[in-house]
Amino acid sequence: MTQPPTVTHRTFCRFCHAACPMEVDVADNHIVAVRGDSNDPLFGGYTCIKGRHLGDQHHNPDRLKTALKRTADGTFMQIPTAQALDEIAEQLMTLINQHGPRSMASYCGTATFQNAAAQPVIRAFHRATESPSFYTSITIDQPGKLVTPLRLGTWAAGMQGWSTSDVSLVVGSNVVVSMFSQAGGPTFINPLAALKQAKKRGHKLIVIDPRRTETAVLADIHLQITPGEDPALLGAMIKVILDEGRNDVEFCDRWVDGLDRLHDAVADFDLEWAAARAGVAADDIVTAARMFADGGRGTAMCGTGPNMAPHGTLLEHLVQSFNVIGGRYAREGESVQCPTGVLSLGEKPRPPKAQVNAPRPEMLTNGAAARVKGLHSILGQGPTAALADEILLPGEGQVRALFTVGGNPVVAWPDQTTVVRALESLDLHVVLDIMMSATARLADYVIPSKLSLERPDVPTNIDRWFEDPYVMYTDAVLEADDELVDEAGLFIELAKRMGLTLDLPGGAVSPGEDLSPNELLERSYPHVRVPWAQMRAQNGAVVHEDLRMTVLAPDDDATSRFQLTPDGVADELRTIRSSTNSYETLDGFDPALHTHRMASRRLKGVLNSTGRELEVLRTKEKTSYAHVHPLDLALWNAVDGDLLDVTSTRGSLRVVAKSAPDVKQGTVSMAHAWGDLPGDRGPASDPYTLGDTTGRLTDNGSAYDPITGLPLMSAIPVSIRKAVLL
Ligand SMILES: Nc1nc2c(c(=O)[nH]1)N[C@H]1C(S)=C(S)[C@@H](COP(=O)(O)OP(=O)(O)OC[C@H]3O[C@@H](n4cnc5c(=O)[nH]c(N)nc54)[C@H](O)[C@@H]3O)O[C@H]1N2
Ligand SMILES: Nc1nc2c(c(=O)[nH]1)N[C@H]1C(S)=C(S)[C@@H](COP(=O)(O)OP(=O)(O)OC[C@H]3O[C@@H](n4cnc5c(=O)[nH]c(N)nc54)[C@H](O)[C@@H]3O)O[C@H]1N2
Ligand code: SF4
Ligand SMILES: [Mo]
Repeated sequence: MTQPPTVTHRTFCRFCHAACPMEVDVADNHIVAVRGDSNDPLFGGYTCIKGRHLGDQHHNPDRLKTALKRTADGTFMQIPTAQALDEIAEQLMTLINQHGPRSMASYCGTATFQNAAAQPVIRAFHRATESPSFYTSITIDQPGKLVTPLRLGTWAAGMQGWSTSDVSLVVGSNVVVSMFSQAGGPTFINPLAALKQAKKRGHKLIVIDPRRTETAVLADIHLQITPGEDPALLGAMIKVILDEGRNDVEFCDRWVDGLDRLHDAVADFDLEWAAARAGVAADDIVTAARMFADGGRGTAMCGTGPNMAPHGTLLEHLVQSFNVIGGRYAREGESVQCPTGVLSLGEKPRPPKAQVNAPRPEMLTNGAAARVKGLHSILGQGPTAALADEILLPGEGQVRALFTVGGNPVVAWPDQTTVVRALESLDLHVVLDIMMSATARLADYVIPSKLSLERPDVPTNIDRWFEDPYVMYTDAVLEADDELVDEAGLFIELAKRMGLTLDLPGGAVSPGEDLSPNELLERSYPHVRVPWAQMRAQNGAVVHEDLRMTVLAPDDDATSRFQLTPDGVADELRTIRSSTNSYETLDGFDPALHTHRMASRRLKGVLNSTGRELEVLRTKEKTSYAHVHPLDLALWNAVDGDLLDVTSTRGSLRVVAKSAPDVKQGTVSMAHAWGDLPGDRGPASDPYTLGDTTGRLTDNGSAYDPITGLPLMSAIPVSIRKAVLL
């Protein structure tokens, strides 16, 4: 027998947002080898363990291959995907007729961010149905990143780039594992290599994290903070910088309002108080503040940890305030990659100017009003943390149908107990997934999804972060089974059946029109700075030197200024200064009982809940451990491997202890999106393989952020004891 020929494709990994370029060998529509593309000018061949197992992910025998429909007795039957879509379209039209468009919601989870056409198409579907109920995982991630630019303003030419930076302040982000840079501007691609390389040129790194993370070990100063106490620490650092006049005075005079008010608001954030509250040394606060302020070029960034802790929105604002008072932006005459990236998502690229884009605080309240908690959609996105309430609250506008697209609410949304109740009460729940996830098992229809290598794509997430005008396009590498649809295709097919025209940014798609995936990409992104035909012809990564831009002088009449102290910021800082802890609005909090704080973290071998279905990755991340300091373990007479009960004001988890000297005493460090359906709805509970869902510790109903609705998802007060096994 002759062997099928092996063809090597240049593509990029979409297991996570980082989009590492790869070479994939395919024989007979089967991936036989995967390796990093060592010729790539930016990534230099970097891959992680997840990417190297793309083949296992695509060819996983447990992958969903057919559509499933829930039957009257609660079991699932296989049906053709086309039939499932017919039935769903029919039910949706009836529901919208009866209850109005608001009753149909969709939730775009992490996987939709790894498919360039997904969100433009799903948003167009919402416009066509006139449903404002559009949600994504961003609003349960770091919604402060939506709010802060609107309150603070932005710099039209973008932030200072990484490659010329002398100093970085990283607050609650473990970039070496997460590959995430949240600076909001051009940044490093392979964080571990980039940070090691930068150290050689004298770059200084300041990390604020309760764990001595893979990133913190590279830091010049690591402030090992008590989770949840960042406002005190950051406020005190800002006070040091402003008291000592270490801000960029010229920049602030020209472009910044509210500097004095911010200075006043932190006037009593004295070092001893902040140090006691944050659990760090007062001297280190001063050293860190001076190191960042005097460090030269470089930015401050804030990750998920503090964004999910008390006062998360304020924290994001404070961290960006370091950039504003230091003027850490690209200035006139500097050469930059276009601030909107090569793909220029949704925007026409413009030559960047050295001036402020005005704050737009009205955008925080002029979006669709939620029916709960006085919240609003921001930039077209509803607050996902309030979606369970929107489903459960009867009355006009109640959400009755939900599309869960590439997400896993049961294990990822806050307040699992409420979430499960809400999902079970839906009239129609459609889940598009590659797996029978915990959420899929509650659905009415489960639609099998294509995976990344089965469709053409461009990396939209990371596009603006490249310091070089770099773009890569990949064609589909594998042919997909006929029954599979992708995140965009699902809504194109429904629109066809419902007679809806979708108005994509690059032109409408009428119900009778059959677009190829490439045509769909073109219509989703009409402003790309490299023509689509050229990207397709190049099929791989290219740096387009000719696309670099020079920052222009500001307009003569440029009057917009950053607003450092928008409404609410000074009051929130005063509340923090006059309180004894960050949990006064958390129902049921008892400092004597809830002695520890659960801090969220990420694991190398999985992406949220994706990856642990693969045997190869399970051997790396066996379960979701409760990582605690050995001295804490001794407190509970426990040793490595014992079971612990971790209990918040809202719920309790039984998890395996892991002795972790890198974790600050008083903290339990845990990954989210483990576990399964709770109680008897799930498979037999097994903390040793399934772990448990930290979302069950979260209380949606109290201590939530008044602008974003985000409850505490990190720095959650807990009591811990060794489990009593009966
Ligand atoms: N390997 C891997 N990579 C991922 C993911 C994954 O699951 N696995 N998930 C992806 C996703 S969805 C996202 S949003 C990004 C997130 O990217 P990051 O924000 O970098 O996520 P983490 O690595 O969890 O880093 C958060 C850090 O915050 C710290 N922390 C927790 N609470 C507090 C607090 O109160 N204060 C302070 N100062 N620190 C705190 C934690 O100890 C942890 O080190 O990562 C993405 N990348
Ligand atoms: N307590 C706590 N809670 C958290 C966090 C935390 O740090 N602490 N982090 C939050 C953050 S940052 C985020 S982003 C959310 C994540 O929230 P979600 O995005 O809802 O959760 P994921 O686990 O990423 O869900 C991914 C789902 O998509 C499926 N999938 C994988 N690949 C594909 C694909 O190509 N196509 C399709 N259609 N499906 C696919 C997977 O099987 C899985 O079911 O969780 C949040 N929840
Ligand atoms: S999963 Fe790993 S290899 Fe794939 S894009 Fe992310 S960091 Fe790169
Ligand atoms: Mo996220």
